[in-house]
Amino acid sequence: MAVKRVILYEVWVRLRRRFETSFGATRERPAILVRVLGDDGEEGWGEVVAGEGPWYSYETYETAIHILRDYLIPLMSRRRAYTPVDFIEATRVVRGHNMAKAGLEHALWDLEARRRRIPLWRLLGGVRDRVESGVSVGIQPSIDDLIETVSHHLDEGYRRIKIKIKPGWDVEPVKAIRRELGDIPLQVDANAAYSLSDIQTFRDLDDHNLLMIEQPLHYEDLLDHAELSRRIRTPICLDESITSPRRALEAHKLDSAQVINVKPGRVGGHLESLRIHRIWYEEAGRPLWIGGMLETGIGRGHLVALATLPGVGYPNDISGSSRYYESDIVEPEWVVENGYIRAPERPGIGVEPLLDEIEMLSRRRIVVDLP
Ligand code: OSB
Ligand code: MG
Repeated sequence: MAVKRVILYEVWVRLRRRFETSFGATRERPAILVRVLGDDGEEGWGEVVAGEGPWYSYETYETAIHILRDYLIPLMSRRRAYTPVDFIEATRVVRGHNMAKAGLEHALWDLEARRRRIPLWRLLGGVRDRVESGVSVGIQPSIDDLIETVSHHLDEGYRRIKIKIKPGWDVEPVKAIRRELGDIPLQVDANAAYSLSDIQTFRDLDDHNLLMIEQPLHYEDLLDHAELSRRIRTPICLDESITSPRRALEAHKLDSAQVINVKPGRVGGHLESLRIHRIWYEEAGRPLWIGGMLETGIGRGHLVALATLPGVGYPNDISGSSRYYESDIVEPEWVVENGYIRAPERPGIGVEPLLDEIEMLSRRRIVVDLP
């Protein structure tokens, strides 16, 4: 199907609670929403997950707008039909900028699924109609705050807790959770804040039956992670380091990690996510799960769809709308029931973006008619 117009909305959304990681804290964040209009009146939606600054990766919401407006969208032509495969081919000349690519590619997938009147998760090859929901808990001001927050999320039914760690906030919070809350499903995420010289910290964490330690070392590293995983029992999970199918293959061959999370924004979209899924799960037989970037309900719809794939062997960083926002920008909102989010039977991502709300939250709106 042909696409005649792409609209980018720069919206700013306010999190219910401040979210702190080893690389910084966020309360209000930008989201670039990508809306593609087909020549048949159908439309599709995606979301760029790049942050306000280049902290998680080098991309920012501003670089994403630049790359989308000045390179990716102009590489598409209205005279051609765009399946997601065509899109990847057409934009291959742009190196990197995976989050910008994914925002547009996701919108094309949503459009394709809506045109076929099927849920996106079925189009992607999903095998389950509900996905396991975990929650990612930011660094807290105190151990008391941490215990209270984690208890609250357990009461809400979340199937596993992930806490963010950094030097000075690592072994103590884990010990406190084990002491106060027992053997709950627990993992930690360092967002690349350590090096191999911190081996003693990892040995201490190793005694607490964690499901995994996520991205402990440098954000591009594969070699030191392989070394670390030989020295401790707790599985290593890679996040930042896995930016492409090629990197996933290297991580498998080097034994850098036992698990990876797949964030479609980080790897350039659903097609690249499926390629990683083939390498990591189908060929290597290793488990994965779907990571999040505090997405609005639009981006979360794309995560839910991916999380229905086989091989998703751990709970995902996909929480209910109310964990992030006072009100989400989709209808219906995403809800967690008994620890699961239902994969919708409606076409596409299965939720409708609230256009009035989105227009109201937009600080910028860029309309590009395809050449
Ligand atoms: O490392 O997984 C991460 C949020 C922003 C940037 C990086 C990460 C995260 C999260 C949040 O952990 C997961 C979520 O969206 O619930
Ligand atoms: Mg992470």
